[in-house]
Amino acid sequence: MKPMFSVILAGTTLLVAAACAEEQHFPFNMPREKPDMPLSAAMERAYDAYSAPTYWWNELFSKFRFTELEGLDYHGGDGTISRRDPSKVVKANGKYYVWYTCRRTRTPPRGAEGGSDVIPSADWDLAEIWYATSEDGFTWKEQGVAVPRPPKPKVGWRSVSTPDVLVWKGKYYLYYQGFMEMSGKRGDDCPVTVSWADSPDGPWTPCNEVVIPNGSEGAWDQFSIHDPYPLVYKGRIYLYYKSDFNGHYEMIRATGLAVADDPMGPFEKCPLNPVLNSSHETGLFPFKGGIAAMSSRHGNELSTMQWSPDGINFQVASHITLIPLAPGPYVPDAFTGTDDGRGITWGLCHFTDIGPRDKRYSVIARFDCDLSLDKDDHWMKDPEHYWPPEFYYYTGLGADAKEQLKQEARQDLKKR
Ligand code: AAL
Repeated sequence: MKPMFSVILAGTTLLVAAACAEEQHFPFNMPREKPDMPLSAAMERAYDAYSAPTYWWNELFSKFRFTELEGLDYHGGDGTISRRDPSKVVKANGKYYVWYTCRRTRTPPRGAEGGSDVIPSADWDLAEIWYATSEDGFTWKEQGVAVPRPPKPKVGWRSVSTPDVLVWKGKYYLYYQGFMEMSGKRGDDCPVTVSWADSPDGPWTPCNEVVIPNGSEGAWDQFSIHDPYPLVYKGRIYLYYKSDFNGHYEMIRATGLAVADDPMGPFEKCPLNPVLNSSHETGLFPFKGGIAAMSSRHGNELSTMQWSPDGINFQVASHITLIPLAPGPYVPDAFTGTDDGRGITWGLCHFTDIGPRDKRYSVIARFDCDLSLDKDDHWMKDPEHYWPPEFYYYTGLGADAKEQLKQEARQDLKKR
């Protein structure tokens, strides 16, 4: 080959290579479908691991905005009235209804050592299930007790707490934790029981039986069945619940599933339990043909939205910055048995451990979001939050830890 010709050929090869390399650039406009080109692990994951490659298009991504409720009194925040763990919100009789743990005790919680027949050990000890209604979702009127504590030794004699609601064949069912010992004595051990009514205003009839029993000895859920959360799915009652396992020091919280054809049971626990490897106080709702979960506190997958095509096999769908705690969403299609779940736009949640250590109590608040197929709120999809420095410093080091780190830093500087 003549030298001139080989120079031209080499130049052309370089140009072609450059052009090909250019074609291989990831495009400026994010493709909706995964492009057929080499991708980094992160970009592969963007397409394969989430509901959509960007949160702007991810129907299971949302910012959450929180609002203080109007109409509920907390006795000046002295710790003698506490409301927490709201149920799903249900629409009935032209109103919204919510049920929740309500503690009205002569003193705030005093721990297991300070607890007695009338003094609560924990925020949810010596509690009852109360309910409130609202016409706008912001101002709530407390209507009084729905389920009181039954006399000893019935299920829940020590405390009834953490309810959630099911509407099934025209009747209402409240599932809740029934404590038969003071919380904190050994752990937070309890099973789940149920009361039913013809109307959301009651009267409620307790079944006085355990409907979701603790697991057998050695099982992950042998001690506690918490946060019962029923939905109607595939024509059956899918009741999700949380348990604590792996001892106290390195406790793991995860979510299981029990399924029944009758609200009174028997509930059959899913053999693959736990179905979420994380989460505490999980809120769930039908979404498309499957079930979506708000995996809030605890675990590798805390603060995520998850989705399963079958109510059992959940995958992370998005990561959330400020997820509501103990969410009780308004789920219009919670009990319709839909296979086209539309999602949620608001609900109630709680804030706990308010006030000084000896006056602790909890409040119920409202959250708004766009986790709905029928809404497209760009404002809710922008994940940025600008919190004041005080927000971050609130979780600061204690004085001792700070002093120790200062000393370590000084010693480190003295090292050669
Ligand atoms: C909550 C729930 C259950 C626990 C306690 C009250 O967050 O997980 O209800 O028992 O804390």
